[in-house]
Amino acid sequence: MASKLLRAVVLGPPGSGKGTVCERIARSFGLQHLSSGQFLRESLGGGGGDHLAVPASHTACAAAGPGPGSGAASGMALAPSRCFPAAHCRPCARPGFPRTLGQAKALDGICQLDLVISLNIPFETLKDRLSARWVHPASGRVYNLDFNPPLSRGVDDLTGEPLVQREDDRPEAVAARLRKYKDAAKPVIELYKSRGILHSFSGTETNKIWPYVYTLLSSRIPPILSEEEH
Ligand code: G5P
Ligand code: MG
Repeated sequence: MASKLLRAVVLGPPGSGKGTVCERIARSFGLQHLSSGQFLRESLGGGGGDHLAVPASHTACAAAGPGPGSGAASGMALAPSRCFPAAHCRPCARPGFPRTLGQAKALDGICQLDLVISLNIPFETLKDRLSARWVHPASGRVYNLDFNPPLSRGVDDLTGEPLVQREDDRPEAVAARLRKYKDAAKPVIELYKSRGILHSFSGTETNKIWPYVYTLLSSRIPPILSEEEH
């Protein structure tokens, strides 16, 4: 039977918790989680992925996108709609796309989003979070020394393999990413606001924002886990 498709994206500056929130959404609602940043890093041959890997049946989608660059993100994000007939499509939560007005317009050409979740986190908080982030490159699992530390320092909980810090989490790289995001995101946010599909959540803690995100999504699709179980 065809699944009902919910087209949602999660927007927010670097470190705002897009990956963390999408992972919770994926688990709580049985959705697929695709990360544009993860895909770009893998395409460029870098490690340090921060989001869940795409399930095997959908890796063909990512592979169907063009090469790295801003166009790559468009191709990848649009691919699932093209690759799979509705009967085989599961709803997906997509963090970090669209990131520019051009990408938002490209997305319009393929599908209409049902909702957009925007995370507003103070920039000082973002810098602290990113400097404490460690990732397991092979799986994309993300840790934070303060928020969700690994069971043993420096190693992945499930595989015992070493954790690494992303190159772009260095303080000088973070400042540049935040500046870039600010400029590019403003018109995207305005666009979705004007369409009445923007849902903004502000705060300094994902655990306080999460119940609101959960409630919003629960009104659209039935959860498979309770809010606390994520
Ligand atoms: P990414 O990979 O999408 P960014 O820069 O947008 O990268 P990033 O850094 O991955 O976003 P996030 O996913 O928003 O951050 O945040 P996260 O990983 O869940 O949380 C950050 C850290 O804080 C983690 O360690 C987490 O455990 C912790 N944390 C979460 N909540 C809390 C909390 O409440 N308290 C505390 N203390 N910690 C918490 O994209 C990478 C690059 O790829 C390019 C761009 O250059 C981008 O910079 N890219 C694109 N380029 C063009 N078009 C696109 N569509 C692109 N998408 C990506
Ligand atoms: Mg991320």
